[in-house]
Amino acid sequence: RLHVSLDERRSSSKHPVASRLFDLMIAKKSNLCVAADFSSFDEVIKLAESIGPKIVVLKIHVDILEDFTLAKMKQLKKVAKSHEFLIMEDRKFADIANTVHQQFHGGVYQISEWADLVTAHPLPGPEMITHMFGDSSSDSRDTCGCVLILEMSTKNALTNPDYAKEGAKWGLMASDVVAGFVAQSPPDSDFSGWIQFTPGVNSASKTGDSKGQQYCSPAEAVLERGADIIIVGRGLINSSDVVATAENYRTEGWAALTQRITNP
Ligand code: UP6
Repeated sequence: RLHVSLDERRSSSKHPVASRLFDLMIAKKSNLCVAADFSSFDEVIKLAESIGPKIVVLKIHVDILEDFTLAKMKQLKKVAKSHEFLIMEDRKFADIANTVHQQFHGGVYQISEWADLVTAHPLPGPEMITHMFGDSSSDSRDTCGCVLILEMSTKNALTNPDYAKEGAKWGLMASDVVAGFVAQSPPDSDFSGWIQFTPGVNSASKTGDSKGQQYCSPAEAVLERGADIIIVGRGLINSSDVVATAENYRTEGWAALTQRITNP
């Protein structure tokens, strides 16, 4: 995967959302995902309007929004459509399939109605991944891709290499619903149609956040850790000029990805 062109990987991808994401990366010359961890939905929408052209994914945690409404989500979807980026709900599902199915399709947030990508821990086993979308006739199987958390960025995380290996194996067993994975290193079963997302990216901080988060630079994430897409949160959203900062992360991330593919 690491040295294969995005075009080639696109043609081997099995999930329509992964294919769409490859298309967006190629068209926008961007492998930037921004973590819009605000408590105000209006602020998320404002950020999306300004940095939309530079990103391929906007990642949110819907359950930290104090003013969530489905009407505001419609507004964000409009922005996503006009600036062409995907919306990832970082829900990190981790329960039995029956519960996850309800959390994904129901409740206040109705995640399956609007999310293009949703994260899940492989912890509960392959059944959860297979069944969270419902049966094979469920529409959300094609409109939303599952992103498996194989490794976490935090200090002393329990996601050791054996865990990541098993998680990737279970992902392969449910490959019709999996679009990619979150990791800090390329997994053993490195299916080239999947997309690796790597969080814990921050150009200004080398030390982390004093609460266990660990950071690396965009170049390190792509060249040493196997990231296809870098996830940047506070390193961008707290900056005084978010558009200029987004452009810097886009340029650095894209240059590293191009270098990895063309100079293996
Ligand atoms: N995230 C991580 N590490 C993981 C998985 N997810 O940081 O292993 C998510 C966090 C946050 C973002 O939930 O939304 O990525 C990182 O934000 P930051 O850049 O502000 O630290």
